[in-house]
Amino acid sequence: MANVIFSHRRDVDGLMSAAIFLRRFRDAKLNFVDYGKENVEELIKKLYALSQGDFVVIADFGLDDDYAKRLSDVLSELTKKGAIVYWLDHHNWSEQSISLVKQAGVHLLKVKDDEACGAELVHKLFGGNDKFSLTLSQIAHSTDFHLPLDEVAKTLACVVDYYNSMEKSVCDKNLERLAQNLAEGVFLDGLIYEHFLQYKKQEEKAIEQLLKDTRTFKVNDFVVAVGFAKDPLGPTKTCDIIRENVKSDIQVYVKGKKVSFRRSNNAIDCSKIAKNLSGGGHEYAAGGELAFDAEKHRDEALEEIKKAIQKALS
Ligand SMILES: [Mn+2]
Repeated sequence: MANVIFSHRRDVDGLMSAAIFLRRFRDAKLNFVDYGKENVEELIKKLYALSQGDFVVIADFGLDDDYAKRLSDVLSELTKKGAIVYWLDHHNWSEQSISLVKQAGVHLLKVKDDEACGAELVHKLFGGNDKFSLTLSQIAHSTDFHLPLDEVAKTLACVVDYYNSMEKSVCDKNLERLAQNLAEGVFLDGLIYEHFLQYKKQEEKAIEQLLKDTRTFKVNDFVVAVGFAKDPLGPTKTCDIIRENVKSDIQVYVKGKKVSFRRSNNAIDCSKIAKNLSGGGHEYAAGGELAFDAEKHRDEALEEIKKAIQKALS
């Protein structure tokens, strides 16, 4: 019997979801997941490997329609085996995905995207009266909802971006160590500080390059600014920088196959755009995937992104 959590690799909300779960279940096994074919295949494989009696939580991770059937099938097998599965999320799901997961015997806590972040849901269900777990969930809340950040939250957001610029297995090892620290009440130690400094060193050059590599075009009356991002900048940071420097309604982060959307115009629904690239998310922030590496085929990438936005706006 094991306590297992799968949470989003990309941001502080996913990290805090894991840390809060770990405070409650000190022996918990942490897994970090992300969108895109390769990542979801890995998640399915890991779910298949779980056993009867396991207690499984998926947090801060949306279910895209493309994978709804296969994921609900494996979850259904898991609950039939006797495992208990919770899925806590605040991304936009289709009605069909919601009913598939419910039919699979999963305890689904799915709130509206602005109602609570993933870590707040984990705290609500498993945090009990633990004050520090509440603090961790509040840090996640401020980063997920783009509120003004204190220095601790800013630092953690940089470190998570830095880890995501590393190879996946190295990234996950570092994230797990960070979550272990957080679960014990440690925000910063020597190694995390060193990682923060390395992030800062690379950040300045990356911003300069990003602004050189940002392209704009119009769809209907909306200005779209697409940035070909450089490590260690993550999607949120990249789109923030574009928004501050390029007058635009939609900001797009592209790196490898990954594409992320943010908006500065509430008429846009980012999750609708991302759905056209096998993805999803929130109205204000969403992500999807190209079938090819954008770095090698920039014009084609711009074309695909344009098509996805046109389709969503029509
Ligand atoms: Mn979140």
